[in-house]
Parts: sequence; C-alpha cells; structure tokens
Amino acid sequence: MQEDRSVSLLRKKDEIRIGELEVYARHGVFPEETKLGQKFYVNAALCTNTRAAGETDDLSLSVDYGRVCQEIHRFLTDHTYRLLEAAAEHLACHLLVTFAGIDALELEIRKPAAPIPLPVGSVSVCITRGWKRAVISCGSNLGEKEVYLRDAMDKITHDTKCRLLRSADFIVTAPYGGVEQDDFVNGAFVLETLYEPEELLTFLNRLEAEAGRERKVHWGPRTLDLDIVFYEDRVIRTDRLTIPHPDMQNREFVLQPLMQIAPEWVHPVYGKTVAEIWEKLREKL
Ligand code: A4P
Ligand code: MG
Repeated sequence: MQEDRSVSLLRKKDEIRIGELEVYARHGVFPEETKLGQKFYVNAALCTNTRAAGETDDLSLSVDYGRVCQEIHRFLTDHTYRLLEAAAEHLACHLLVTFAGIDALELEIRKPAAPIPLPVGSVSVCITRGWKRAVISCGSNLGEKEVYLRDAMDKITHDTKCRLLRSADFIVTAPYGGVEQDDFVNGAFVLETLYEPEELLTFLNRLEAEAGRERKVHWGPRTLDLDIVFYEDRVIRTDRLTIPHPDMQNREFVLQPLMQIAPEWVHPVYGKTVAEIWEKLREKL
C-alpha cells in the first residue's frame, strides 16, 4: 500500500528526456529486416516528479536515465516485432512497469532506413502511455465472502498492469435492490492501471469467473462482483460499460467504503465530490 492518501487527478509535470538513442535491432515486416537488422532511434519523454531529487541531489530519488537507456536497448534487441507499433506498445509497458517513478511517457521509435522505394527521410511511431487511476467497488454474498474479496485483491496486486493504492475496510451490508438474499460483504479500492477501461472490465470479469461467479439473477447472489465506479475523470457509455457506475449515488454500500479511500474524488458528471454525494444520500435515508 502506498502512503499517498490524496486522490489527485493532477499529473506530475516534470520530464526527463532521452533523445536519439541508437539501437541496432530486428523489427520489420520483411524477412531481410528481421534477418539482417537495421538502426532504430528512440526518443522518450518520461513524466516523473524530479522535486525530491532536485532538492537533495540524490539519484536514488529520481529515474536513472542511464538505466532507462540500457533497458530500452536490451528490450529492443531481445525482442523482434513486425510492427513499430508493437515494439513501442510493449516497450512503453515494460518501462512503466520496471521504473516505479515513471507516471507516463511519450515514446517515439524511428526507422531511418525503412524499406520504402521512395526518397523518404524516416518513419516513426510515437505513443503516449501512462498509469491511470480507477476506483473499484467489490462485493460478495455467497460462500466465503471475505476470502473471495481478498483473493481478488491479491490477484490484482500480482497483475503487472495494476497497482493497488488503497483499500477500504470491508463492511457487512443488507441486500439492496429488492432481491431476497443473504447479506453482502462490501469493500472498495483505488488502483493504478495500464489497462484501458474496456480491458480493465475484461480483467475484472475474468477474476469474477475465476471466483466461480454465475450470472443467473440480475442483482442476485454472487461470489464476487467487481464494478468500476470511476476511471480517471472519464465518462463512458457503451453497451458493455458505463462509467461512472450509473447507480453509485444511490448506494450506501458503495459510498461508505469510498468515503474512506477517495472522499475528494470528483464525479465527472455531477461535478460533486464523493463526500458531497454521500452527504446527499444520507439526507434521503
Ligand atoms: N457493466 C457496465 N458498466 C459497468 C461497470 N462500471 N463496472 C456491465 C462493471 N460492470 C459494468 O453486471 C452486468 C454487466 O454490467 C456486466 O457484464 C458489464 O458488462 P453484472 O455484475 O454481471 O450483473 P449484476 O451484478 O446482476 O448487475 P449490476 O447492474 O452490475 O448489479 P450491481 O450494480 O453489480 O449490483 N446489495 C448490497 N448490499 N451490496 C452489493 O454489493 N450488489 C448488487 C448488484 C445488488 N445489491 C447489493 C449489492
Ligand atoms: Mg457488477
């Protein structure tokens, strides 16, 4: 668990930049490219907070750009991708997972001698990737309820694309929604993730399936329910996914745990904090 208790959507703005790192590697669609190899150039802007290192002059408090260059070089020479897009995607993920101090990065991989029969200077792919914050509400009302919730959080902790930041205490709640069923154990947590919202839903649905979740009755009993309440300040409405969770403002069992871990999080549709939404619900109860 990390010590930062504030929920801030402000991104750190300092950058460490790497320019024109030369790597001889074997990425390309054509067989000669993967056999003979060619030169690539990498540019990267690493978003981090340099304040502590700047104040103390201590390298251990910053992102060591020498190590980052070595990792880029090692990664691009150890792997072979057909597409620059794939090389950039996997390298970005590798750097974000390897260096805890990098919050986000912009990465450009350039191929100066791309096999194009025209006088072109170079081609490159440039992407921006970073850790995103999400709030998850969890619940169980079948079997070993707490064990299901803890197992799910363990799996999230061990997934390379997730970092669990804070979790609320579990609470026992009466069933909401009119279906006669056993009491729930509910909780919530804040995580940082490299998954896009739909990918995060797929990942959470997999954890539900691994907990033996069967979808029989809408709002009915379940071993494990993992709902995405917020994802950054995004508003999403697709067939599969609605974010923020459309009924969170009416649910004590969602808001009470959230009050412990993210009271200042601003609902991007209502423009109100969790604390304000909670206050409003309590007036109604
Ligand atoms: N889906 C859409 N948006 C989201 C999102 N933000 N997060 C879709 C997660 N899933 C989302 O959900 C149906 C579909 O919703 C998913 O396949 C996904 O594509 P489900 O969990 O399969 O079905 P459900 O649980 O029966 O319906 P729903 O509406 O998700 O119910 P909830 O909201 O999960 O509520 N009472 C207490 N005290 N504590 C509880 O935890 N939970 C429920 C279920 C009812 N009463 C409760 C509790
Ligand atoms: Mg659900």
